Amino acid sequence: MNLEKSAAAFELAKKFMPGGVNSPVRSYSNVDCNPPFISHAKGSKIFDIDGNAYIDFVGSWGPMILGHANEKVVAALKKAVERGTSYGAPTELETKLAQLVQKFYPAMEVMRMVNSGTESTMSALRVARGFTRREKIVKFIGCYHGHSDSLLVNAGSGAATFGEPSSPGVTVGTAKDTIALPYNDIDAVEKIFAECGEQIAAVIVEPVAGNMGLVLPEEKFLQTLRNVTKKFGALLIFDEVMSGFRINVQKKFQITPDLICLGKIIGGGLPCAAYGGKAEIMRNVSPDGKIYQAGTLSGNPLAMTAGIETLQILIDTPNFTENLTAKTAKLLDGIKKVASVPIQTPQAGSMFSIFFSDKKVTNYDESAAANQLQFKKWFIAMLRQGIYLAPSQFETLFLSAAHTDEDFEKTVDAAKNAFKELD
Ligand code: KE4
Repeated sequence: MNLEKSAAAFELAKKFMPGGVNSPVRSYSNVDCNPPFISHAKGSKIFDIDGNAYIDFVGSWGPMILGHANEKVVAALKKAVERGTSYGAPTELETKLAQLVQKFYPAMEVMRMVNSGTESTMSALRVARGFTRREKIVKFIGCYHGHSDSLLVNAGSGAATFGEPSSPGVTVGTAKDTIALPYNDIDAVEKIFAECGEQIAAVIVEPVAGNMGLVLPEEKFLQTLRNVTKKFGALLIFDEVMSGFRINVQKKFQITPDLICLGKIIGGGLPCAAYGGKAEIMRNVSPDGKIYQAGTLSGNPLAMTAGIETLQILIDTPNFTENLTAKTAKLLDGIKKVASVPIQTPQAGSMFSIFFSDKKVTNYDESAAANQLQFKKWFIAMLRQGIYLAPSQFETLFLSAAHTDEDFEKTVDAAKNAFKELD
């Protein structure tokens, strides 16, 4: 596979941007090889500037559930762009998207559009702190909620309940209000609430965790979070930036959070995210209330247009989620059949990941204990055969409506060859 043009483009990009990228994971630093520079994408395929074609299971990290350059989305955007790209003023498009979101998430009685998942979770935390007048928050190790300071925090050392900054630039003062616990650890949750439940403003959780590879909630984990937050007057925030619109988490687990954060698919590939929940909580957000949050490009007409078209297709396509879930299971069955080493293949709707481990992965430590070397070799062997996967064991893969049986056959064949390279 020739990647010369990408290599040259990468060297030039490094002169202008940290690591030559605008988001770290794209640098392929986890897999010691250069990233392909992309020229375009269509359906389930993505194409680099060296002319290589790949079957894409990254899907821009989740947004491209319809596949790339969906005809209806593109046609709507072409019309919208002729009407201007940003007004900084209210439009009916925002209300239309909010109405469509509510069809999926009726618990979002009132919502606010923002431009990224980071903004969505950062704002939801501010609302929780403003509404409860409390300062501490609980997150889970291995969950990623964007890069706002309060959420770039690791577990405190030893018995310390307060967190430690996970990035330079995050102050100790900020980190001390974040408590980071192991995912799926019910005892740890109950213990911390018994210790300082009255000080906790919110628990934020990925109800289906996609940032340590795909890790599913164990029995009673989410229900415990709902019970303790209700008991101590804290809010429960579901970060569905990644899982949103792929799995109906509330229906699957029968749990309604107080606030929900959405991103990725809501904007159909354009910058858009949202947070929202109970009206009594959200009516405290400016200008209705005193909790401030704003954004120049929030509700941008192009992002609204792409989001509206995308969600409308999800609504109008019979059994969309069920069919995509079944297709995902079929692909994973194929990969499992050709695996020559122990692997775990967790799936949630059209989200999936592959751990090189002989044990089920239920938290970050178990994900980190998987065989990274085997992952790296397998990843490179798959890339060389035109299969575009996430360059990190700690990411999740996504299927789109554009993936075909032919894509699956090619992917399983490539996987069989890639497993041979591990022998
Ligand atoms: P953004 O700020 O990147 O739009 O969203 C942050 C975010 C929030 N919550 C969850 C559950 C997320 O998965 C994300 C972002 N996901 C990563 C993928 N692991 C985006 C890829 C990247 O950082 O480049």
